Amino acid sequence: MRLRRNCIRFFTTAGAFSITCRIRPEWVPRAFSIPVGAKFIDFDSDGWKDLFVGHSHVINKIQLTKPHLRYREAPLLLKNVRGKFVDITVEAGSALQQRRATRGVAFGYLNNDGWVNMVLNCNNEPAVILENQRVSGNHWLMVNTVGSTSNRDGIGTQVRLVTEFGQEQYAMVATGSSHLSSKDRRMHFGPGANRTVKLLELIWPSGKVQRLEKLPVDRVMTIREP
Ligand SMILES: [Ca+2]
Repeated sequence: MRLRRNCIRFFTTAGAFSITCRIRPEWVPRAFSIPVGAKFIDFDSDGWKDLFVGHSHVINKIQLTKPHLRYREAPLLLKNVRGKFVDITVEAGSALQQRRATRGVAFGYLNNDGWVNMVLNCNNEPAVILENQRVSGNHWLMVNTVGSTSNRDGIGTQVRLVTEFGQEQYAMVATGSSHLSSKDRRMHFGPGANRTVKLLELIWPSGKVQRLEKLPVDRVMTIREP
């Protein structure tokens, strides 16, 4: 991942892509540090996936030779505003202002309240839990898959959610997350102001297609492979 003047460029095994964002001046040192916990997450359940990025430099004495760089670095939290990412790290609270030697970020729902939390693994420092305190009145839905013909956890299941307003959201069951980290395999969706979900479609690894309609929100829903 690289920071540029007006975008973040990602490099994956499948190729490269960019997202548009507004750059704050304080981002500049981070352009030379190492992002070690990047994940698209919908932290406010509005249906638009936001981006959290943990940072630090790999050389703990880097400031001795390059004073403009820092070993410990604060993370970034970018809110997705209908396709454009805006830095809201400062507004998100003092816990995100602290610089750490982050080496991995795990994402999960530690208190099952539907709001994603983050656990930062830091080099030679205590781990840090960042609790997502409810930041909006939006609704949420978590999906817990249980496979039968497919694997027990339903890893690889592709899910499409359609809200009553017609917005579509996609997710895939996985446990892999970021560098040296795992994540909650339960999928999170942000239906926003919708009180019900119009359609939830699951394509299991076995090839079975399962469709559920008119689902309530604000709950963890366990779905078994038919
Ligand atoms: Ca969002």
